[in-house]
Amino acid sequence: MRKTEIDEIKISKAIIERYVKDLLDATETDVAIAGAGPAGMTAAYHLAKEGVKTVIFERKLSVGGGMWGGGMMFSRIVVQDGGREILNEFGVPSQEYEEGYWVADAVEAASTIASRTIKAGARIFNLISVEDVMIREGDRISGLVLNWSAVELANLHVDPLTIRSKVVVDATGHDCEICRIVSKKIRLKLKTETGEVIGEKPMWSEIGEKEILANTKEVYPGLIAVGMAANAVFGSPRMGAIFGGMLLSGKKAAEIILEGVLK
Ligand code: 48H
Repeated sequence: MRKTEIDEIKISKAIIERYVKDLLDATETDVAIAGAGPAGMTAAYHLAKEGVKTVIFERKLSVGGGMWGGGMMFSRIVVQDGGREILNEFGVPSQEYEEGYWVADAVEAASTIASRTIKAGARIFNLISVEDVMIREGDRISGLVLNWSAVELANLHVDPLTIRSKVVVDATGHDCEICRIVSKKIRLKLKTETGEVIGEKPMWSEIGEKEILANTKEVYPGLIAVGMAANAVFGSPRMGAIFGGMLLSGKKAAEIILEGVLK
């Protein structure tokens, strides 16, 4: 007979010990991703399923970034043919609205992508914010500097902790926070036309979705830009509630890392 008695202290110990064990394991990783939006999670999924040790740090309580809300809180997303292939791979159903415009339920898409990413072996830590990067020889980005989002929100003066990774991915969306940190601290060194964050351009879905793939690349030694962050740092337009580019960009980031940066 298994014990039925429920002991609060055992619950506490189980949570603390298991979490700390996982966090300790994350202190040395192959790929560290800032942001668990659709782009960051798709990158993590494709890396983890190839056996690459991948960790995502997400500031918010929820993962999924801007996907939950669809367009203007109409919780449906649109993807084009290429994006639909990735939705299919995740097992997210979609219906063709007009030729080349596939519609999916935003909640089903975000939750399924999160689940498949974790089941592929990636670890997601929510409620942790990336506040800086670690550099090593040649100013290569070699890790992330972390703090509890609660510390950030309360504006407390608490020093952060650091994890080491072979590659860092900026998947922080419109704000491209990691690129901005690097640009601010190591001046004029980003691989953009100006050496700095150029900034996102106004809405133009066709161009935004096209350029996001070209923008998904190494923006600084050891740092890959993905998703909306890639368009923001390289100065391409936003695209609205079409999410195919985010998924395709995530997959491309994983391919770049698998083919080049990690070898
Ligand atoms: C930890 C952080 C930090 C930090 C931010 O915004 P996201 O959904 O980003 P993408 O690129 O996966 O998808 C973009 C898409 O949602 C979108 O906004 C589109 C298509 N917009 C088009 C338009 O025209 O508006 O996710 C980024 C995630 C969020 O969950 C943030 O909380 C998180 O990153 N994040 N996590 N440390 N410093 N900064």
